[in-house]
Amino acid sequence: MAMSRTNVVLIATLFVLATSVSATEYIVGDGSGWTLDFDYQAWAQGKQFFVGDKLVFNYPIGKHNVLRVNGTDFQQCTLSSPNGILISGNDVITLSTPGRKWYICGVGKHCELRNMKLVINVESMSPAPSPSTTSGTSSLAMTKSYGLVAAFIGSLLMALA
Ligand SMILES: *[C@@H]1O[C@H](CO)[C@@H](O)[C@H](O)[C@H]1NC(C)=O
Ligand SMILES: [Cu+2]
Repeated sequence: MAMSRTNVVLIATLFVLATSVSATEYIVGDGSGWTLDFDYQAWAQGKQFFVGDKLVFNYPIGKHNVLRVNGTDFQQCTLSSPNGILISGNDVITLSTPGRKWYICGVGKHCELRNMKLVINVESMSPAPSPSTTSGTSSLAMTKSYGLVAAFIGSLLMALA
């Protein structure tokens, strides 16, 4: 049986809803941005990053840059094989795969001496639509998010029946 137009629209709507509520945009360093002598590990601590979330690096163009590197380059602040260099001053990175991600600044000795390095761990699925500060709202949000996923799967099954 062919999918009805209504079901296709319903599925598309739910899918967009389910993905959009779960993506969070993180400004690296918050108001300080991507800068010298900021503790990015302290900034990342307590945050949960999920696939689909975004990292935004803000800095004056030319002063810094953002290099995606591997764990070795991160530890040693070497630039042997950066997997992409970003220089726009407003660099948005979408976290598209789970796992550890390493970012350093490749300008001067900013990585070695001025702490311009960030490592995060990206988890595969987002349980909540937004990073909540209180556990109460976060478990409520989790229920809502799972509800959407359930509705999505439900309508998919209906459409395929
Ligand atoms: C990182 O990349 C360098 C250069 O390609 C390589 O020598 C090193 O083994 C890599 N480290 C890891 C942890 O993959
Ligand atoms: Cu820098």
